[in-house]
Amino acid sequence: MARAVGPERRLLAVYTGGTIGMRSELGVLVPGTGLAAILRTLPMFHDEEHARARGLSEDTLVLPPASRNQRILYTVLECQPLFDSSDMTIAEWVCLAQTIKRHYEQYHGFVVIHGTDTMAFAASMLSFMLENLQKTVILTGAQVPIHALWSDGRENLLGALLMAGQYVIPEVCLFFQNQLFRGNRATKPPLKGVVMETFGSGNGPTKPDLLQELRVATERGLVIVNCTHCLQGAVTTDYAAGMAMAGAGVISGFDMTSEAALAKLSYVLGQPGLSLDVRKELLTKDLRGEMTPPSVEERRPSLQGNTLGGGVSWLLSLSGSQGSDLGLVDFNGQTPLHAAARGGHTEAVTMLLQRGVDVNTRDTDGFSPLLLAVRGRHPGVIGLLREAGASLSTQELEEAGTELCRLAYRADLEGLQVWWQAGADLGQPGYDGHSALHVAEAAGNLAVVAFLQSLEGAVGAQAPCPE
Ligand code: ASN
Repeated sequence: MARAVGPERRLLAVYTGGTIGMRSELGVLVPGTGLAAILRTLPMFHDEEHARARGLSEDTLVLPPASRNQRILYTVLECQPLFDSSDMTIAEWVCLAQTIKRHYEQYHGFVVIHGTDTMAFAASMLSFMLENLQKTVILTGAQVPIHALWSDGRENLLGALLMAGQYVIPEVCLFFQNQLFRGNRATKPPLKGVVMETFGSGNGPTKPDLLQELRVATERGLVIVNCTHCLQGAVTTDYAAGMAMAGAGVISGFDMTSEAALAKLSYVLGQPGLSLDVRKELLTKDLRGEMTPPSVEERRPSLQGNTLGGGVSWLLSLSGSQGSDLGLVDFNGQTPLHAAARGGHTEAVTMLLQRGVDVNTRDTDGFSPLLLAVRGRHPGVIGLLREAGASLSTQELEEAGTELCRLAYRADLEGLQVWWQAGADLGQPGYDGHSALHVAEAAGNLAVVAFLQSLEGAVGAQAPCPE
């Protein structure tokens, strides 16, 4: 950006609507006309004495001097009609771009006064539409009307006018709360919840980078609900692909429609004063008949997915020091240890192990907590279980071969490492007799080849069980 030179800089302020100029009508805020008249009364936006001395026309406002040798003059062009920006569409943004184009030669720069709800969309749109832009275009708005006793609009608008007047920034920008953003790099409040539509019984791609993104997002507090796009059936963890979703912290939407999930998510996120865990817990419950939880077992707080910490604590509170209820199983024959291992809850796993639960317990499919921790990629839990003497069963080890080949094909080192950590034989062949090493070599996945060869005695070795 370059400092603009010259004694007078002329700007066009295009007022499209938004809270900054709104008035209250029958208790609700509606776009208000006459922004220029309001600005004229505010000394920070207009130096009447200078305007008179200079003989400026009625529609021209002038800022008090910001620097010794330069004045910023501006004209407010009020759009007809004015919009709450939620009502703006591409048609209005095209119109806005045309307005700037029409006045392009007359002014040194442009300020667009816009509602904040869709300002980031408008700025992004304009950044593409205004080709070969050589002048500054800055969008701004407010959370509080400018005529209110306190309003962020005064700072925002003044800042935008000063930036556009004093600098040549040949881009579409957005000025808000003392910060200048590139227009297509700004966004309004961070995402809080997502409804995801997956295949079949809640399965999605198990690509490690995708799962990693999901895990990072859920750990950051983003609430993701998994709904199947199938018209019948529900989200389950029957498949590794579905289990991977749960392992990444995605909440099962069971048989909820995506429409209901979106509404429920908005409702639950909109409730004031609830912790993230409670919100997640609510999402797994049937609140209005919108979902069919799997069985009566769901009445037990959280043997499902992410809310296991609470569920395990609840069980612990019931069981006292005996650990007698900790062997309770859910509809899949899974114990609290399965659930805690699947969700990666190291504290809960530690508590359960301290209470002496069976570390090698199997569910109705013969799966152990260790296998679930491997599928959920929870090295912390795997370490705890191994230390407590957990091992994969012969069936689990044999079935691992195909999975290992798949991971090798995808160059998924992390996935292979957790199997190794759990004591799997990484030389176990897949369904067609090929081992992970063969597959990695054929696919040219050199890092995987190096890893598999680095294992002691090359492939065929198993991770030693901790003492
Ligand atoms: N609803 C308003 C709008 O986007 C919000 C605002 O400007 N703060 O027009």
